[in-house]
Amino acid sequence: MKSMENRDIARLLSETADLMEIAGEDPFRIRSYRNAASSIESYPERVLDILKDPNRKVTDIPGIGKSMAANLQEIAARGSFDRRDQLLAKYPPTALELLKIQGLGPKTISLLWEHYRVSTIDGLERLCQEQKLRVLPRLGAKLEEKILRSICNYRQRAGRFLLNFADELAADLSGYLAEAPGVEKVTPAGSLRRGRETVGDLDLLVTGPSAANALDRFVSHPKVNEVIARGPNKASAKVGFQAFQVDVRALPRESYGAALQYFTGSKEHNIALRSRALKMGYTLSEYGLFRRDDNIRVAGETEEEVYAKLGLAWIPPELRENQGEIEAAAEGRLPHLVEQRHIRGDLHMHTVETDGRATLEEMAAAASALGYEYIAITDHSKALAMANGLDERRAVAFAKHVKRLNESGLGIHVFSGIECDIRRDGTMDLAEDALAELDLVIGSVHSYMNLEPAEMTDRLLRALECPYLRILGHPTGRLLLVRDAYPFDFDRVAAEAARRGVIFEINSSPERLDLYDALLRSARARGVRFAISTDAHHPNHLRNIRYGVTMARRGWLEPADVVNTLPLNEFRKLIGK
Ligand code: DGT
Ligand code: CA
Ligand code: CA
Ligand code: ZN
Repeated sequence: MKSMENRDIARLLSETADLMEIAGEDPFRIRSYRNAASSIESYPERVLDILKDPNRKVTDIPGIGKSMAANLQEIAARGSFDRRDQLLAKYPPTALELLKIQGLGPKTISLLWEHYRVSTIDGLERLCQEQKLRVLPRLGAKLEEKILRSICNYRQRAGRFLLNFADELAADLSGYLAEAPGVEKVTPAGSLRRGRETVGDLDLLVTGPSAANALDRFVSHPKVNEVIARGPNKASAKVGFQAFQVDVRALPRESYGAALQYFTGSKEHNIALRSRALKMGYTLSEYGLFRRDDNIRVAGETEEEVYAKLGLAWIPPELRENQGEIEAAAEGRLPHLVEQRHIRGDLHMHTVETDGRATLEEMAAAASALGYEYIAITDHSKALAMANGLDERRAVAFAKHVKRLNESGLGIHVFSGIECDIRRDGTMDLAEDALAELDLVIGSVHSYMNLEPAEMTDRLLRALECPYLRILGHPTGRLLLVRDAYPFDFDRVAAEAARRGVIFEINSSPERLDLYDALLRSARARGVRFAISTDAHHPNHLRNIRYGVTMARRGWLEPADVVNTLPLNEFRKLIGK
């Protein structure tokens, strides 16, 4: 078991939690598996090394109790543990994939297994087509339709990866390829460079006097499992146990800019750009911009000169979706997009008071190290009982505690906040007199996400009526590759938020990235302002802010649209604290 990294151990534990859910076990026990998994995943040391060292105790890792430690010892010895083996004897591992089908909960999965011994997506699809769900208790024709739709969605997103996963791999590989002799530059292109929230495959471009050396180095990377194609200027391979496809292209310097432009895309942006080139008497390809009459190359070494020859300002990659950016570049009215360096504080994070992994002081120190002027600590409210959410009494005590901390001087200003649950009827989980004591109230939906759109709209409109609500947290509730946004009348809620001065969050957590491009533009057009926050549950998560900034850029936002670009004093004025 020497190859077991923390990530692999975490995966065993969270799969077990999924299986326990199908088996209908105690939610608190399931939670303890999930907590252990996330704690191990972000633990800075190799857990396997600690397990093998007789002088160390794994119970020193937060979230690891005695019984979890016993599981870990078993994992270290034989790669699995009793509880998991028992569950796998009962349900086949393919049942885990069914959990990814939206609208299909663990109870239904277990019911379908009991009645039909079905545990695969294809099998489930057949059951729905043959209308065999409606004969079971509590299941109906509506659910069959819903599941068929969800299976369709699932197949579309299968094979896509989260932005941070692609981004970290790209950074890894870029450094590795740049070490090949004769390689000068490695640049990620494609959807990653445009900052799309999910990435299908990774496109890396390489140039230098012997750029092709990077291809040899690439195919011998330890994580490369299967080489799909290998030519003189291109190599494609599947990387890691996730079989993520990476395309590497070696390019001569004189066409590097044209290739970067072409392989950054989007396809729609390229098509529009090519037709502009044709109208101007040029042809545009990945080899360069050529005059049509004599085929002379007029641009190709840099992207800037390609755009310039087409009468355009250089267009930031995040905007290249053919959503009006070419017209804006032609007319000199591209937005001055927000950048990470403009961010002066992070307004959504959790601590050990609820489901975070670090103390307030540790979060504050990490935020200081990023150069921030302020943060808001926003733990959960009591409706999230499993996260030990704050009730009114704890919330008020917390506000007082923060006031004292600020007086004694932490080196960074801390706002006392809360991420207060928005209940099913749109009222807040905590009483208004308690909310009034806090500096910053975020309202978030964490339950009843299957309401009809009209009911969800009313719920959110009602939430906006709370006079203490400042920010609407992760406004659509989507979980990338897992759960779609809940449907509601977004434009109506945005207009009302603008009228009441309620800020919309851009949640930077790579699993959410909520809000995003189209909705940001629409909300901005209605006068909404935004907060880019991380929803950090660990100091390391504070660095995810850059993904939120990427979303903001894809939404054409400028610093003035984002409230946490304000200096501390102006931000205080804005929230009246
Ligand atoms: P992905 O990988 O699905 O997340 O999305 P992309 O945008 O990275 O797409 P990919 O990897 O298939 O191709 C990379 C870029 O190459 C794409 O953004 C634009 C360019 N490209 C690919 N196929 C075509 C095409 O048929 N026509 C044009 N104009 N450009 C293309
Ligand atoms: Ca791609
Ligand atoms: Ca590609
Ligand atoms: Zn939340």
